[in-house]
Amino acid sequence: MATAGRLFFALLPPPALQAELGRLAVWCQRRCGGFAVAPENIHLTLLFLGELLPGQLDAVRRAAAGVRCASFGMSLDRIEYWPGPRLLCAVPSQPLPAATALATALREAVRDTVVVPPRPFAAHVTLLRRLRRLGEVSMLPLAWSATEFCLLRSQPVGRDVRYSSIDAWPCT
Ligand code: 3AM
Repeated sequence: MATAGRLFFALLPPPALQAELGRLAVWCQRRCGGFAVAPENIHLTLLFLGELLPGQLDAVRRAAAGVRCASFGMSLDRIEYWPGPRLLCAVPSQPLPAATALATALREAVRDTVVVPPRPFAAHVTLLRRLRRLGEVSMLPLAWSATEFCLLRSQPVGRDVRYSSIDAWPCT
């Protein structure tokens, strides 16, 4: 049966911030090796859904349309190493209750439609995957005002992956 693809909810930075984070990823790659996330793929995952069927996608869209959230700001100001998956991420040092609440609301909204992996929400923007060494890296704070959340599809492109937004809802 045809699937609707591998899907997840995320925040997408505005283009200028996405480009800035993309440059930061390349700078980190020079120091740590590994694979820099392409600027157009830079995102903050709210909730990973996995592979969905077309009927599930329709239900997920309806559920997302009923989720209310207010726009919120954040500052990405710290680079963190996640040893398990060997990721380097830009993270906020301050807690992000609004993003956590949004991730929780989305999980709750889709729970009758999708069996969502149990991984808890942790605000992070992946910059590097499979890094080879832990070089000296740091960042200046980058301000981000989140005004919408998106449903992204992850598609393999050769040995790489491309994320595309298939729907979005405003944080009003
Ligand atoms: O780049 P990040 O970490 O923000 O980690 C995966 C990636 O987010 C996450 O979904 C995003 C798109 O692939 N992801 C993949 N598999 C996952 C799983 N089984 C997952 N998150 C939770 N559980």
